[in-house]
Amino acid sequence: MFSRLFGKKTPPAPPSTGGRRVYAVGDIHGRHDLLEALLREIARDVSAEPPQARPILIFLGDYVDRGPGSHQVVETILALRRGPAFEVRALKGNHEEALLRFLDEPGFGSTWAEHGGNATLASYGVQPPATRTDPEAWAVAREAFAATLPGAHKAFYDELDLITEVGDYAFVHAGVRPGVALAHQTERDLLWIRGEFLQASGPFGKVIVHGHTPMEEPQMTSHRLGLDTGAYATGVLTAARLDESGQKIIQARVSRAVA
Ligand SMILES: [Mn+2]
Repeated sequence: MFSRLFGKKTPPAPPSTGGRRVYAVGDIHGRHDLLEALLREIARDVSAEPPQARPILIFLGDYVDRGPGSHQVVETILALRRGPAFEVRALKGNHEEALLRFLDEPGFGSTWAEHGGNATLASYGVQPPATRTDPEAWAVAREAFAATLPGAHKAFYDELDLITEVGDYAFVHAGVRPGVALAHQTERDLLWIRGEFLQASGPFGKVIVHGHTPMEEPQMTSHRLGLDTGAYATGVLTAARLDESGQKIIQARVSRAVA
C-alpha cells in the first residue's frame, strides 16, 4: 500500500532553456588549438542532433593570457559572430579586465605579466618588457599594444557582457554572491568570486553556469555548472550542451601541453 509513496519516482525535469539549444564554453586562455578542436566537436553535435532553432554559443570569459593564441581566439570568436551557425554571446573574464586596465594604466603591466599577460602581448606581436618592474618599458609596451590592437578587438573587449540568461540558466565568468539577487550582483563578484560561491549550496535564482576556478572535472550540481577545466595547463577545454533534454559535457583534449 505504500508503493504509491515509495515506488515510482519521476526524475525531476531538467532546467529549461526555453526551447533553445545552448553550448557554453569554459576558460580558453589562449589555447586556440583546443578552441578549434572543441568547435569541431560542437559542430559534430549540431549535425548529429540538429536543434530546432539556431543554437546559442556562450563563451564564459578568459579568452586571453597564458596560452600562445590569445589573438587567434578573439579572431575566431569574431568570425563566429559574423557567421550564420550560432547566436554568439561573449562574457567578460577577469583576464579581459586586466587587459583593458593595462591600456588605461601601463604600470599595471607588471601585475598583468604575473598572470600570463606577456603571452597576450606576444600574440599581438608586441615584445613584453625584459624586466617586469621597469615602468618605462611598460609604457612603451602599452603604446605598441594600443597601436597594434585591431579596432574590432578593442570593441570586443569593451563590449563583453557580465551576465546573460537563457531560460532557467544564468551564465557568468566566476560566479555570484549567495543571497544577492542576480540583478544586483557586482562586476567584481561576477568576475572574481570563488570560495563564498563555490562553497554555497544554492539556490542562486537560476542555475549558474560559470568558469574561472579550474577543476579536474566539470562541476555539475543542480544549482551550478563549473566548466573551467584549466585548458592552458591540462589540455582539456570543456563545453556544456544544454537544452530541454538535459545537460551534456563536450570536451576537446590534447595530450601535449603547449609551453
Ligand atoms: Mn578567471
